[in-house]
Amino acid sequence: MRRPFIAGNWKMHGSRTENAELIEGLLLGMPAEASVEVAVCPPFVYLWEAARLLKSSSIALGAQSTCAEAVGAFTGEVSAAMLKDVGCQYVIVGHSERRALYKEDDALVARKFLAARAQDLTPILCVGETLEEREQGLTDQVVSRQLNAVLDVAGVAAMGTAVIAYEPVWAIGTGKNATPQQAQEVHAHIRAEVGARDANIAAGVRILYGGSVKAANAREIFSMPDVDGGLIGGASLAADEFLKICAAA
Ligand code: G2H
Repeated sequence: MRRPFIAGNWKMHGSRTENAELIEGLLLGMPAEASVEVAVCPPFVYLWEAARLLKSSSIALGAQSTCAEAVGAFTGEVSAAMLKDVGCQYVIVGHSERRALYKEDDALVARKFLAARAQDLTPILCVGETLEEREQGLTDQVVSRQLNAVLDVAGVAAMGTAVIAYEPVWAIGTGKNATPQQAQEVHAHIRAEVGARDANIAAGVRILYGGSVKAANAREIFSMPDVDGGLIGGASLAADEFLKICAAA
């Protein structure tokens, strides 16, 4: 049985005041015995305070990226060890915004995945195709390439303690979500791709869907057999909406 997982990716939003209000709303509304695992991923500078606010709650903390290097002269970067030090349990790697806007390629994403694992952080590895790639019938090929770039260097066993997020680029922040069937097709492909290396790991790895998930469409998407929860952007910034999404998982 895969425990559903919902992670909120706050992206570059929030302030100390807004974050405190959001976390307070989540803590008030989150059932004590939730069957779903929940994490929030604030911007780097707010992680420490978020860790303090979330302390002893069931909501875990994640970061939105990590440096691939362990330590040294890398101005502006934040290491996986630092994320661990301030209380993170998860870290997103390979988000499409990092790939597209900051030119992070498959090799760098794989190194970030390894850096996270070296600190016992759980990577949330994002994969997904652009609209152009989908229209050219390249979805499976692109997702396989992104996945195998990590599997080749980290080994399939590493996926046993990781999470995968399928995020079609055309659905991110656009209000246009993949249909549950479209999501299921790609999730099944991802699980089969991992399964070609290890069936047990494939059966256990959680694959989240991300891209314009909101309370109104969450239940239908999460009902698909290979969808194990969601990576939620815009809709994770309002406590009520995010709690409804968590309840739908
Ligand atoms: C995809 C998603 C969160 P949104 O990036 O990772 O964002 O839900 O706003 O489409």
